[in-house]
Amino acid sequence: MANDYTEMWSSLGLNVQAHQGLLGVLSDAYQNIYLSQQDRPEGMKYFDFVISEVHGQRIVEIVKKKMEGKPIIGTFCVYVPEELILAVDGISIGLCAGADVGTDEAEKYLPRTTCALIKAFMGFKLAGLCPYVESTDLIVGETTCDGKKKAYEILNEVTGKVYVMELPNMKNDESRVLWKKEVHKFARKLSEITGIEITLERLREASSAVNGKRKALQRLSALRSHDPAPISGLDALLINQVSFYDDPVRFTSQVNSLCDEIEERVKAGTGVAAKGTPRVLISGSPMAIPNWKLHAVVEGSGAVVVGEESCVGERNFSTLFDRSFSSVDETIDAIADRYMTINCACFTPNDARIEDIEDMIKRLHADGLVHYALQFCTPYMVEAYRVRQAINGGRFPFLGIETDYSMEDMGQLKTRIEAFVEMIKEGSRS
Ligand code: BJ8
Repeated sequence: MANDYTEMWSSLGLNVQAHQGLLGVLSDAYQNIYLSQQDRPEGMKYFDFVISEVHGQRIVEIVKKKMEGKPIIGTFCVYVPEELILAVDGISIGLCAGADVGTDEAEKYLPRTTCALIKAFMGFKLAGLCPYVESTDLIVGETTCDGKKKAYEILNEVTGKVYVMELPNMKNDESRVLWKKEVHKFARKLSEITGIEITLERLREASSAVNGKRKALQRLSALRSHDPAPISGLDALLINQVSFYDDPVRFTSQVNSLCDEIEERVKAGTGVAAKGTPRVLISGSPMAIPNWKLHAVVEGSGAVVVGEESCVGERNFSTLFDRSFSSVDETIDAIADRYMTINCACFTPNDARIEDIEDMIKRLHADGLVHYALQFCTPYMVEAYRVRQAINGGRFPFLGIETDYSMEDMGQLKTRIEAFVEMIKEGSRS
């Protein structure tokens, strides 16, 4: 990090010493996993910079906005409508965490058998490691999985600023009515804390910014369908992770410039791996920053990751919201409908997720599917069975992984993934 931000971190209430340790580990991991990659597009330099300043420059920007009276809204789930946050001039920040720091603190409140993502966001807060959570005016939770919704009760005890949206678990007419009411209620809550009335014009502008971001990510996703793969899965994952932190307009412009460069690579036949390298689709639990573990192992085993059927991936951007309406109420109803197109394993039944996976396999020309579930993430662990059965009657190459954020199972993961990649190669030879 170019500047010394110690004063800012300390004024936010961080544990400065422990935080320095975390940044050191993050920087080493980034060096080893990201900066050691070959033939990366030039446009990745922006994202390298963002990561190098993830607790620096971006926090300076956020604190400045906060001082100007803009609300900082933390979220944990892609069902929370970003359009509404932007419509009150808010800044939306994803608070999920992807490293097993603060676990000891988290386990004072949570059972050991809690998914790593929940332990991490609780641990980051409790150990004083997250400048984002400390900057927020409101933290928005949702009734998705049981672990999250119970953890939000404790997070509220600790922070006093958690607001929970009730997300139904089915997609029938009654559930849609409930969800629409929840989205309207959230819009009122945002107006209440900011004093800003949500108007049609504000909704139009906000939707256009969010859609711009989604379109850029869709463009990037489409470019990954080419062989040779023009960008690594690791880099694409990073871009998706950064989409939850960065300023949306700047982010969109950077992703579009990168896509211009990638289009040139595609024309020239330039790739990050040789043509014919086994192509893997990853599907399942989200991978919050800096969780790069699975992509690093897959791409270190002679395959390339070509897509993520995940909330840090396709689920976040696959549906646009680009219709216009004549009233605020109608627009908010339609925004609620747009979010109901996301297919999280917290829903039952969830057949549409399987269709999404099948579609991605075809569109991205995947040769195999790695299903990723965080340990103790029951929705994705259980749904793995239906995914495996569905894809090509169980004949499409499938590998089910259950892991956490620790490095303890790296050897075992590597062995299983190398065998899987070898199996894909054998299949394509026969
Ligand atoms: S829409 S996936 S972001 S809920 S990994 S905490 S599910 S036990 S994060 Fe999620 Fe919204 Fe669904 Fe996406 Fe629970 Fe599983 Fe942990 Fe999870």
